[in-house]
Amino acid sequence: MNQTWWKEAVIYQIYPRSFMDSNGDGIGDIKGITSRLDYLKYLGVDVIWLSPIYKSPNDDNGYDISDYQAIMDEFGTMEDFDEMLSQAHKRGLRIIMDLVVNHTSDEHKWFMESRKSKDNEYRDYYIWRDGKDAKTPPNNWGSCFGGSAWQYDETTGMYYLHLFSKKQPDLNWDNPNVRKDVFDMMTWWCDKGIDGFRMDVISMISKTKEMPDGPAADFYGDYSPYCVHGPNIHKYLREMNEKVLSKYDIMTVGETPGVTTELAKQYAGEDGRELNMVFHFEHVDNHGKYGKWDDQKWQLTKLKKILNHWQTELYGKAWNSLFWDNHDQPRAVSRFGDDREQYRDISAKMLATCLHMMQGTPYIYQGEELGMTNYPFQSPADFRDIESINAYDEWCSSGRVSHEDFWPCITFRSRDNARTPVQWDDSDQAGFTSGTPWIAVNPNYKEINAKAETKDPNSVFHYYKKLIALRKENPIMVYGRYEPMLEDSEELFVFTRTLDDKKLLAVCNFTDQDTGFTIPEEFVGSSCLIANMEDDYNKAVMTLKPYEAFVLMK
Ligand code: TEU
Ligand code: CA
Repeated sequence: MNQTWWKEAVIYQIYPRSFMDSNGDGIGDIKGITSRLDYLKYLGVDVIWLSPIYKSPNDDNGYDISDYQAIMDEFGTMEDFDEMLSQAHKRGLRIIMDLVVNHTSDEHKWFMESRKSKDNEYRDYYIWRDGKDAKTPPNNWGSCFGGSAWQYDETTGMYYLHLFSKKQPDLNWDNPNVRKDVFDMMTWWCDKGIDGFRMDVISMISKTKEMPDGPAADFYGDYSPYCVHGPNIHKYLREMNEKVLSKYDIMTVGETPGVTTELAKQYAGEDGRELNMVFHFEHVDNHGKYGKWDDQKWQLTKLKKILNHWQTELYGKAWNSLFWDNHDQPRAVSRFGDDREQYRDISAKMLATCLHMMQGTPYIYQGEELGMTNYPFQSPADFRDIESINAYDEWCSSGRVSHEDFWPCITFRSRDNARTPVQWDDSDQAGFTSGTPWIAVNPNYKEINAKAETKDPNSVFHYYKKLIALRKENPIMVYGRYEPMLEDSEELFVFTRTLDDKKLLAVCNFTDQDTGFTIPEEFVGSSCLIANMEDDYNKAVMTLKPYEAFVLMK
């Protein structure tokens, strides 16, 4: 298996709006990021993935771009960006940008032109169709943010496609001019010295021409099967690779909703003809009675089946991205761990152990290294995210579901859980801003904050720092072959990694119960690489404490 820097790296995702505010307007910004680079260097991460910082009306917090080569007003200037990039590189930190090219903002000049007339030169930059009749959209596709995926436009009496908000019209990638303009823009950013791209819903850029009705999209986060992994997806990604990506020492990760291990071998194959790695969503897309709006936790055997499958299927063929959360997901410790006072710290460390001992590039979402938790939403007025606001309207305000039934589901899964400000210290607004934050700070910031944790050697922060350091010292964590164990256990997540004559055993108790475990003979008495509590590994038969995690290596 070829060895590369992006396989050995640990990546830290920054959601700039909520990371650090430098000018007191309550909104995170680029100068704020620059002021925290030393913190990230100290944590030990190698690459920073920046969620979008381009000019945007912020209908979807920057995932609706109106100018790909200008910086969002609230975030600062291009000079601020250049300074941040240079300061990051001085610290040996790489910066990858969020490439959002499945769609633009409806305020992008391309769309402003496209909607003017049917014969405008930019008309075919987007996907326009006649309705079935004046009142009926071309098909039954749903938008991920609710309602139809088609918006009627009076000027030319046609509908345009938007798989997300109506202010996010989908680009027509079948148009070679679109591909050329996108590739030119990517080249411009690469020539500025960035180190790669995370590619937003890149599996959606090729749609089937026919666009027939799909299974009626009744739930949020659903999209028609006709708009993922379309007929030209690999052709376009290979063109992108050939014309841009292959010319630079950069890394790429595709956000590929709907991807399977088979497709991942094409998107992120070792042949390097498309992308370096992809995010799959099988472990975070569990749906319940209201689609994604569900407050049920995974049955561990189901979660293990998914993650074991991705580990074993991709080995030697493609590269995994490893994550528990991001800006679209609830906080990891609240969803997969246990954010009750007595278990938050220990279960956050257990989750970190489990993820960082798997094969793939680990992603740390801002605040995950502190064990930040979901937010205690009190009312729909607390939401800022278009997805949550629309969902509450569509499910509750419409009377379809009672507030009592729906509230636990939407508050558990709302993307706003991950978008509350990073908790830097115990001062007012957790040191995020000297003003009023655009979204409320989690009231638990007095106990959970970077200032306290960087000083406490037993904090979640220092546990992540140790895991990251171990990855640099132990190639087995990067290149070792993964083998699952105890797949039927509903309590323990256990697996080994093997590289040359070394072998490690990772054991994680995902429950709040004492759980018996027998250390395999070959590991009894081996050295302990890391553990989230004191224990004796010299005796074969053990009783693991709630959320106990340890790694032995021989
Ligand atoms: O997310 C795409 C996507 O699939 C998410 O909408 C996800 O399915 C959903 O949020 C789960 O609840 C990307 C970005 O990460 C997201 O922030 C954007 O809203 C979206 O694309 C549109 O750009
Ligand atoms: Ca600001």
